[in-house]
Amino acid sequence: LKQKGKVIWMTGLSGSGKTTLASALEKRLFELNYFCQILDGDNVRSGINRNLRFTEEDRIENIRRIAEVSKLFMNCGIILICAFISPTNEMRALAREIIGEDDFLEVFIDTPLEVCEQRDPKGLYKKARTGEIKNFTGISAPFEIPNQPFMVVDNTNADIKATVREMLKKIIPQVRW
Ligand code: GGZ
Repeated sequence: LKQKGKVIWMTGLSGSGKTTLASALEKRLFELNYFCQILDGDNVRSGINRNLRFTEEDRIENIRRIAEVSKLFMNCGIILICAFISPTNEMRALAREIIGEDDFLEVFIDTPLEVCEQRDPKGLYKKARTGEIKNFTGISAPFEIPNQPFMVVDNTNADIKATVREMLKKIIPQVRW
């Protein structure tokens, strides 16, 4: 491997575009023979973290395990693309501490709540509004704006191609994307 491992840590609301961006990022990286791995709710909460729910305590444990697993992958030289809400400064600071300041690239997917709720691809916001889902981020659980993210992306327009390019230019500047 010619690359060095690092962690692209996407934080943002449900429906902000994290998963979509993660897949597009992975595709682009693979095209140029970068070796990467996505971690998201789909492959983590269904497996290693399937005993965790959405209380503050469980979310902290969710993020802690993800960060520890990311570090192991990263030490093999793999580029991690992590897509988790990771709603609080405390959770993101924990991940940063485990992974290490230099390799932790925090990307805030800053799509406004109204846009995410409008999209509501899985109908979760609707359920959160009626109270069927409790502790839902943005509705009945907090989302704290990151203090000093490596990068901020607004995915309101969902221009995935442009956003991915912008991200890769910043993350791997030595390549012409
Ligand atoms: C937030 C929830 C909740 C609650 C289920 N709050 O958009 P999705 O559906 O596909 O992704 C969301 C995912 C969030 O899991 P994370 O592991 O990223 O969260 S955290 O970092 O806060 O631990 C959402 C779904 O799970 N989901 N219930 N109450 N999102």
